[in-house]
Amino acid sequence: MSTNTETEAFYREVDEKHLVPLWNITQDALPAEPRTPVKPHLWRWADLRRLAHRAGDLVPIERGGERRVLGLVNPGLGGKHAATRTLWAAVQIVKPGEIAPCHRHSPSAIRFIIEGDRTYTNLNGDKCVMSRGDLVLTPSWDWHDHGCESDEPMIWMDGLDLPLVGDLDATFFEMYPDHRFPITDVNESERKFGVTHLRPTWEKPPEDRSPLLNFKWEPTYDALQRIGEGPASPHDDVCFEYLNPNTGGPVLTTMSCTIQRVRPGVRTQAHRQVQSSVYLAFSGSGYSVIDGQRFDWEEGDFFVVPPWAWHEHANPTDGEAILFAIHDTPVMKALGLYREESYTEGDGHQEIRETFEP
Ligand code: GTQ
Ligand code: FE2
Repeated sequence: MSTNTETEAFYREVDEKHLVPLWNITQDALPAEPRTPVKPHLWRWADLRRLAHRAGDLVPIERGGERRVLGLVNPGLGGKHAATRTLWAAVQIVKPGEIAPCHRHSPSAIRFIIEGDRTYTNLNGDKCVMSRGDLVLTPSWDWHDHGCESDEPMIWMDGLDLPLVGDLDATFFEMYPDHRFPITDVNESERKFGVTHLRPTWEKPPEDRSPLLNFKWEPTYDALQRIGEGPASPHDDVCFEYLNPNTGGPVLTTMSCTIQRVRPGVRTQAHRQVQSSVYLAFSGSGYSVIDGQRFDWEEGDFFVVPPWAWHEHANPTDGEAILFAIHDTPVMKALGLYREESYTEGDGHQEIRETFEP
């Protein structure tokens, strides 16, 4: 028996016995730095909005699997139903008079309201009334139904950790026995915990999650404006993270949220982070350069920044440009995996090699 045949037999047996020789896969198992199949990508609001309304015309909420939601599918993930490996992002539409029935699940969610008013998410009986620009949390395992009491549909961005929790085989889901959870109060979390430097002394806030569930637009917008012309982040300009007022940490255990104003004429310097993000261009227009590719965005567009991708944001207009984003950063930080790096070549801006065409 030649050595060659012996070696071949060895590899065959290793494979048959469900084993793998690390020396053949070291490049894959241990790349020098994160290598991701996740692609930067942009979804146009004109398409998202039109198709959401089309779904509203064609698909009743019961047949839409209880939620009329169109999820972003990252073109780099081979058809996996996810915007990044960890994040699900989507548009959801609820029409006048509809109630998306009550359920709960171990994945956590956020809603960021794009269009509409007089629509609510009922969280364990607290009817959180939503308007444009509000950030509403649905922490893990909270009962929730959504209802539209307006004469116009509401459309919002959903952000969930579905792909992460799914890959961890940690997904639980349960329907509530009734269509909706009995409403016990209106805007309760907001009235008790909405002024975040004041805590009600007569009650113990929940320890396992943010006591505040609706982060209203008005104070958020005000904070963005207050900075005026003052210095801010070289990478993100005026950028705030939403906080759990109890812990000062991220709003959810798996996801953080930011709101950012790129002031007129600003082009930020590039950086990269061990995290993935989905952005919503909430208002105004501008562009982001992601790994050398220019993504022009307008109001309502969604785009993905993959892990460890160089990215910078610009507002070449003389108007307002506001970006909302969700990130999986809390996961990376909890596991001790978070890193970030600034782009130090030249003036800190990437060379634009191509422009994205959707
Ligand atoms: O609104 O409850 O986009 O359960 C995905 C799963 C929305 C929701 C999504 C959900 C919901
Ligand atoms: Fe849900």
